[in-house]
Amino acid sequence: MKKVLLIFPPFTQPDTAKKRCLVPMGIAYIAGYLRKHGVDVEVYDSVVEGYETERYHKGMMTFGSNDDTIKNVIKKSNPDIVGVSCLMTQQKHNALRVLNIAKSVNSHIKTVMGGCHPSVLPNESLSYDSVDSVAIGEGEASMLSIVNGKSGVVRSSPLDVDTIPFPARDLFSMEKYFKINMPENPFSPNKRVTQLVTSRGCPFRCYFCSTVRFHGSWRGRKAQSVIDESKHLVNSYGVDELNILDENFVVKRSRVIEILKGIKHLDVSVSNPGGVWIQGLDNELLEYMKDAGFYQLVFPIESSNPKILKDVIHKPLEIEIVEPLVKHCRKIGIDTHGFFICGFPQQTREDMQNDFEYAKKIGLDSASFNLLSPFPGSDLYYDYRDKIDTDDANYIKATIPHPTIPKEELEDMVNSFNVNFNKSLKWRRPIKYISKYYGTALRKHLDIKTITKRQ
Ligand code: B12
Repeated sequence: MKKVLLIFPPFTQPDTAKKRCLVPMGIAYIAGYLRKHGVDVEVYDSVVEGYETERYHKGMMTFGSNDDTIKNVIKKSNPDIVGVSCLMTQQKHNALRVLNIAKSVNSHIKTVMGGCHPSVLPNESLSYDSVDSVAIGEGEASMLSIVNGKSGVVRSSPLDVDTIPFPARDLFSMEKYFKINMPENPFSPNKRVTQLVTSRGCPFRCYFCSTVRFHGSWRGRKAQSVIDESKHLVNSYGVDELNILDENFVVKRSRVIEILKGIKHLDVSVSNPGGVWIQGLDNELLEYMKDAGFYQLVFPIESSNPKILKDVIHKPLEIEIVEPLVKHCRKIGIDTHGFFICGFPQQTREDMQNDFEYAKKIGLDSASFNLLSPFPGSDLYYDYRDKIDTDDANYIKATIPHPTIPKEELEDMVNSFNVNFNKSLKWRRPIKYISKYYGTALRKHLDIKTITKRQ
């Protein structure tokens, strides 16, 4: 029988950003699926295992196990196949490094890369000597066919989401994630936070989003299956917060309400830090969310200008519904965080300034202002890939040229939006500010400089 080792590589990010440590759900799902089909599978998350190991290079920080440790893990496991996750473009060099190490341990090891980046650029990923196969899209079935002998670019039809086993969390050092306690929302007040995926994909096609070509249509798991998994997380791991990773949790209202009613009695907190589809919300749904344990809601507003939202971003959102929803959250005790994207060539300086003022006006507790980034897979990327270098695009750099605002000015402006908006909580809600920054620093034994780093 073939043996598979799945590795989540070390992680690189701007050294001004906060580190995170999440269970890598992609390889956790694949491991569960392979195991169900009788495959001998092991996993290694370099981020959790080497969380404190940091190296710095040109304004970027990489954290996670070093090369020697990864080499020893591969040697000890002695696998036939090594699969590595490459969730995003910025992680490509880390994924390749792990596969190079695998080949250096034993050149007969078959290597596989999967995740968002190789899915949208399969031929580029396959062009590296250390990569034997690339799995496009969701990787469960493709990985099984690679185990059964396929190679090269492998694609499978999306599976029925209710037939995929729960992620194999038992193969990961769950206690280490709880101990590090840096989930996607680093300000989470809870101690045992874990990730949960209740649906895959999104029915919309926002201009900047890189997963529009990834999952096909939106597919939600049955509410009962989500409730059963949530119960299992509470009973087996003592989880006190469910961190929903869905790209669009609220697509089907009846399913969401059934899930919320079903997890309410578990008495856990709930968050969806990637953001929910705002147009899918209403006051009643917010109340169900509050009742089920939501303590914060992320509003991906992107722009407060309806023309930019409609004609440039193609986001189905009527801006006038946002403010009353944010106010209702405040009334019922859910904190609000907003996402904005700055730097569309069609946006004026005034438009971006207006977004900053708008965030204050509607009373968001916190916000992230990100620079427009051409991530592979997005329509934006295809419009620009022949014109600019998209390789090192990241959300704090102005990669897309703006017709009237110089790059540095744009970067400085957006940086000041982040700093000033989040600092302004001090005057807007002083108690909230103290508990958010100083409370988190105390609870997590972090210095205040670390906790005030960028989101
Ligand atoms: C969790 C997450 C993070 C975590 C990552 C840490 C971790 N350990 O997971 C954190 C919070 C750090 C993060 C940060 C960012 N993220 Co993020 N993140 C996600 C998120 C919400 C969930 C990923 C996930 O677990 N999905 C669920 C699992 C089941 O799906 P999956 O990981 O895709 O895995 C499947 C397939 O990809 C494939 N697969 C995956 N690995 C492997 C391995 C093998 C061998 C095979 C065969 C297949 C395979 O099979 C899996 C099962 O079907 C996704 C959006 C999403 N919902 O997918 C964005 C996403 C991955 N992030 C994205 C982005 C842009 C970012 C940020 C740049 C933006 C930001 N401002 O936050 C930063 C990047 C920081 C940096 N320096 O690189 C983009 C990636 C775009 C791109 N092409 O590069 C995504 C797709 C969101 C989006 N729609 O645009 N993120």
